[in-house]
Amino acid sequence: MTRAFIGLGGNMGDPAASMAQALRLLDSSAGVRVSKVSRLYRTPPWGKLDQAEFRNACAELETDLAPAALLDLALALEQRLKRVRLERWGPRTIDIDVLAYGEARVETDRLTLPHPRIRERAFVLIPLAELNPDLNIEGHPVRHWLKGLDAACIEAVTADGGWWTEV
Ligand code: A4P
Ligand code: MG
Repeated sequence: MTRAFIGLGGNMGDPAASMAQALRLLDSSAGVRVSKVSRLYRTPPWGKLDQAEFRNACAELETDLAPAALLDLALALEQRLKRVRLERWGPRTIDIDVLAYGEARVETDRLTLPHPRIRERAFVLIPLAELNPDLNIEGHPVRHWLKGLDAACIEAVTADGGWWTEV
């Protein structure tokens, strides 16, 4: 079993419900157990600013799927949840990114691990630090990357990480 981390987000429809359903489907998939989920966060749009605010969260998984198979599962769940994505970095109903897979470094056409933009994104680093502040991303722990980022507008909207079992 390998410990992996995923990031979930969305800003169209009911993103919290889509993210909760994605986590429930992941947890019931063969070879995957959802071991820990962050609180749900309200986050300002990053990259493309003229769009609705997002909901974001991260989850820790225990899995015996290989990295490429875990990506395939994430992409399949996006399709199963009828993902709508209007443009790169633009509005979407659900996005599931594989952030890290153990200590694996992967660089293929379809998959880069750790996810290359974690360091710049408070909407990923804050929920990820909640799960594991010592997680090593490109030579430094998550809490190191968080220091330089503006996290002021990011706030938790649930009291704990149990929201995905209840929506
Ligand atoms: N891919 C490669 N590596 C990975 C990986 N580690 N995890 C490939 C997941 N996918 C990976 O993804 C395109 C392809 O990336 C996949 O088919 C896979 O083969 P996509 O989700 O279709 O494209 P995208 O999401 O539009 O582009 P990108 O660059 O992945 O955008 P992001 O990074 O997902 O950013 N603001 C806030 N507040 N919260 C957000 O969640 N999200 C975005 C989208 C922009 N602004 C945001 C948020
Ligand atoms: Mg994506």
